[in-house]
Amino acid sequence: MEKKENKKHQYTLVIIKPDALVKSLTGNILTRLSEARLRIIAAKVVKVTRELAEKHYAHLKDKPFFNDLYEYFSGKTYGHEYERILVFVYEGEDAIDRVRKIAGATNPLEADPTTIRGAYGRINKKGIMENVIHCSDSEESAEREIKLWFKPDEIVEPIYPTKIVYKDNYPVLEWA
Ligand code: IDP
Ligand code: MG
Repeated sequence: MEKKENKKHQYTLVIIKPDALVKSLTGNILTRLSEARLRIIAAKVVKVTRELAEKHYAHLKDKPFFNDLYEYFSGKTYGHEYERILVFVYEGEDAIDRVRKIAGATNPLEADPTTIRGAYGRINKKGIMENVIHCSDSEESAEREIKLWFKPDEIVEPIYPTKIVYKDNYPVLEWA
């Protein structure tokens, strides 16, 4: 008998970036992601501060294009009504790989045209890859990113260890 494949139960962070909102792609992207047979366990709309962007893209913070990347990622490029992103946590078997496959390569010009980035991405005038979606690239980054964007009680199931911290004598759940 064939050996059963070793599939990993994983969590991954997905962000629908402002260019997707400008192009009214939210429904389309969520439909594409539903092909991965994963479950959404957290979702919200967030206005991206410089601080959050620097933490999320810590590996790019010192690049010469970071300022332009921030303008894009925060939606400032598109005006006030697009200064927001949609953030999700997906859960399921091989969640990280499955979502990255559907998302496609980072550079939209190199991404397979059947992927989300290949179909809808572009490179803007400043050279920034506007690729409509973010998805975690490893279990380590998924955990770091999920903890950055969500508080424990914003996720419908417990996924990482937490601790209770007292703020003004009021108990608050935080990541341990
Ligand atoms: P990923 O989004 O596929 O994980 P990262 O290397 O983590 O790729 O880069 C984060 C985002 O920063 C990309 O999705 C893209 O929007 C932008 N970006 C990354 N590298 C470049 C670059 O060399 N030029 C322009 N934009 C870039
Ligand atoms: Mg990345």
